[in-house]
Amino acid sequence: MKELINVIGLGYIGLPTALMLASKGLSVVGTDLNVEKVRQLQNGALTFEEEGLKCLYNKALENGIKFSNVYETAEMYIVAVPTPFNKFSKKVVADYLINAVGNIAKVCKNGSIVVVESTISPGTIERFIRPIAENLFEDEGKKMHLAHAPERIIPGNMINELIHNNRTIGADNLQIAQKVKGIYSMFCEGEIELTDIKTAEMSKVVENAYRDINIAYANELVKICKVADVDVYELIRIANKHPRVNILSPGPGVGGHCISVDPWFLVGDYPGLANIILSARKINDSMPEYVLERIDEIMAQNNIELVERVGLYGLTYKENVDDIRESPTLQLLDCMKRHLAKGIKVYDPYIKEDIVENQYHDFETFVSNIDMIVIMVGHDEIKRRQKDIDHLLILDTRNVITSKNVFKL
Ligand code: SAJ
Repeated sequence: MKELINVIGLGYIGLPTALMLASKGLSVVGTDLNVEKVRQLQNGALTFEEEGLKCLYNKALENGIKFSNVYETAEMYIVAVPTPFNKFSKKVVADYLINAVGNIAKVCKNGSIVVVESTISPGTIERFIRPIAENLFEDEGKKMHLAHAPERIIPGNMINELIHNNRTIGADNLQIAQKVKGIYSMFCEGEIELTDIKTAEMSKVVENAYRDINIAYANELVKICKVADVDVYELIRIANKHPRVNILSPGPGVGGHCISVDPWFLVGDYPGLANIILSARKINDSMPEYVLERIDEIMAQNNIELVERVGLYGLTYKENVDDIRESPTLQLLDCMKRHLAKGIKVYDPYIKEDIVENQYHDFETFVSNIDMIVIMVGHDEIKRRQKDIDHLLILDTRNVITSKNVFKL
């Protein structure tokens, strides 16, 4: 009989991973506590959109993948449950993860391997997960091996990155690390680095903090260039011609569940030491308010008195995805709320439900009700429809609009 892999948590990471493993002929059960999500997957419908996911799903179904609400007795568990952070303490909230591994302990075999893919702050496995494994051994004599294989895929290009990105696997010994590598190398064509668990945990948050710092640098340059009266995009383009310089793009803020969250784990765990990391977070978090200031300036210069005549284009945290977690637009709306300002209009082609006030679902109606449009997200749709916004004042925070007379950050 083939060894069974039980993937726990069928979200943005767990689902593609489960489908990928099954598509390679492995025996896979995907488990999620959400009854509706599991029912949908059992009935042939995906729970989110991503290029190539449907094709992978069909292949996985052909190969007999199962979806369930219960934990299975398996040789390997891959855990990809949410690990949010506490907004006040800035520390990781490991409750879902602890709960998942606790449930695994109830059904696993002696010698099962539990691979955590969820992003966690360094030391989380030692503090919260290892005690579960130790108790299991003490109470029932069952050995549960632990490993950490932090996910690295980017929404919008997940399937491609799942196959081609290099990976890191942290484990307590080489034998377990090799065993996990054996499974991952069935679909991962990148290099797979083996290390200890804590280094693997830290590598993940360090990678995301690195990107956050780089974006913060670009955003700081926006503010400097505004005062210096220099075109920041031209400046970055030229600077990036240097062979060892690669400055990322400025924008209205940093969203998503990764880059805007993970650096806080280091700040929360190493206060006083994580200084650049903290500054970068503050700079990126200041951007939605900076956009509001730019809107205010442009309104005043152009005699627009009512904020109701302004529309925000884009609600998602970045282009061409339907994910709104920590999105700069939501941060900006929150900021307006704190200042008791309301009435700004919002539209996003990817968001079908009503999630904020004054949200439009039809592009034409949206643009016919405003005098000024603020491009918060550079979806392909708005690049295609530049002609349709020609009559409006445009504040382009993503540098995607090519027509003249556009206001920039
Ligand atoms: N952003 C900018 N300027 C840029 C690039 C991005 O303002 O030049 C903004 C985006 O608009 C977005 C935010 O930053 O609001 C984050 O977007 P992203 O595309 O940089 O990253 P994520 O959050 O979608 O995915 C990241 C990736 N990490 C790195 O590139 C180091 C991905 O590989 C990780 O798997 C993912 O975090 C994660 O789950 O940790």
